[in-house]
Amino acid sequence: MKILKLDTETKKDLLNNLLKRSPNQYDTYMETVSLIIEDVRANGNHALFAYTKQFDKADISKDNILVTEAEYEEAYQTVAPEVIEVIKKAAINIKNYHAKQKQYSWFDSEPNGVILGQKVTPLSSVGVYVPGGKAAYPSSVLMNVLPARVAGVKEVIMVTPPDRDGKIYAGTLVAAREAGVDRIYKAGGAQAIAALAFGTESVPKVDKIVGPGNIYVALAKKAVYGHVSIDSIAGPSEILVLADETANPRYIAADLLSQAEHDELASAILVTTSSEVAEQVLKEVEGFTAILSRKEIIKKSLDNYGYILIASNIEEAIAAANEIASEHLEILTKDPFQIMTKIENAGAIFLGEYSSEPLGDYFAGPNHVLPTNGTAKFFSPLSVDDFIKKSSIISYSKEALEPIHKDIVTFAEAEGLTAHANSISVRFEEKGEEC
Ligand code: HSO
Ligand code: ZN
Repeated sequence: MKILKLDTETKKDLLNNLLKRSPNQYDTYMETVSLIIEDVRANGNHALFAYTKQFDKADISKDNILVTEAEYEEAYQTVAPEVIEVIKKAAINIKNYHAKQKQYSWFDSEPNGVILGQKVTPLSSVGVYVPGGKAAYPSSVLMNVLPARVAGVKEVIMVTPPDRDGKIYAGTLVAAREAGVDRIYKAGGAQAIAALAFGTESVPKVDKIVGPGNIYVALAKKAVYGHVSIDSIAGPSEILVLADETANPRYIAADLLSQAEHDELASAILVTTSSEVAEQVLKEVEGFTAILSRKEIIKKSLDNYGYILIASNIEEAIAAANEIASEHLEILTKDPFQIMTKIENAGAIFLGEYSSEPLGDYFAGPNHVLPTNGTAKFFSPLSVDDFIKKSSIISYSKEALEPIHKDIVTFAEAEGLTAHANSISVRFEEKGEEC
């Protein structure tokens, strides 16, 4: 991690460097992924189980693909009671937050007999992908499943790769049960995505696939898009801290490291107007890193994607934050709410020194599935909206259609679509008149 002056050149280099981490850069794996998808599409269970044997070394068949009640019970014995408790508490906050996002059908009617509206319908079935083993965060299970449940999705199923004994990580099972997953299928990788997209004898085809996974999973999701809906492709975690001279360097360092520890591709950036704060943060980062358990990962991610940038003024710092469009943005300044009004691109915005990023990862309630890699310029956090669809509602009475029917006929004829015009004019033809 180096201290650099924030100028056009540094910003350009930084943005190019960060883009190297995009899942869009890994198209070389696409051939393998396509083969797997086509095989599962053509051969169903047979291919699915063969890949599970090949990649996960597990013997899965139609008889043991589903997680059983006994396995759930065992998981509840394995996970520490205080962890189960905290999963329950977090689930309540997440549910409450997402309940506020719910959209309802609406209908507008006018006295002349025009009724227009929008009917909101939950998706019928959703498949949540959860990575295997310790890479599966129980918090992410909650974040992916609960919005679907709040939206009213009828069936929420989960796929996750088994270990070589055919078992699923206990934390995943507890979080899945607390979030209200209907069934869990032991399948992972591109083969599980293909199974959800096209269905097999054992796995039902779903309407939408959500959830993070490795590069094979990400590419498989991209490949089946259109056959089913998908959420946005998750890239490595990111944090950008925007700080002025009032910020506590020790907190900034701790927060940067909280994301750097995710993986070697994670990115942690400080943009500050104070060179003193910058120096202090660098010291604190070194101090903390030495004692943190994931120091090897942290060092690599900071070496590659860690930045401390000094801005000449707060406007320049805000402009940089908007250009980088980070997944997480912390504002540690004397007037965070004032600065927030000028932020246009960020997945989640944390304001003030007691709103450190992990509060959002685990507990506050907003979703931690957020746009990464600059996609906060056009994508939003995962939400209840991802699990509903809308139908437009149109109803006109004869009295409402009569005065405007000629306008529609004119428009249709201008497009050369006489059958369209006829479908309107037929309703107002004089007796004996035919087209
Ligand atoms: N910060 C991650 C989510 C997470 N953190 C899960 C801890 N557990 C998303 O960028
Ligand atoms: Zn995190």
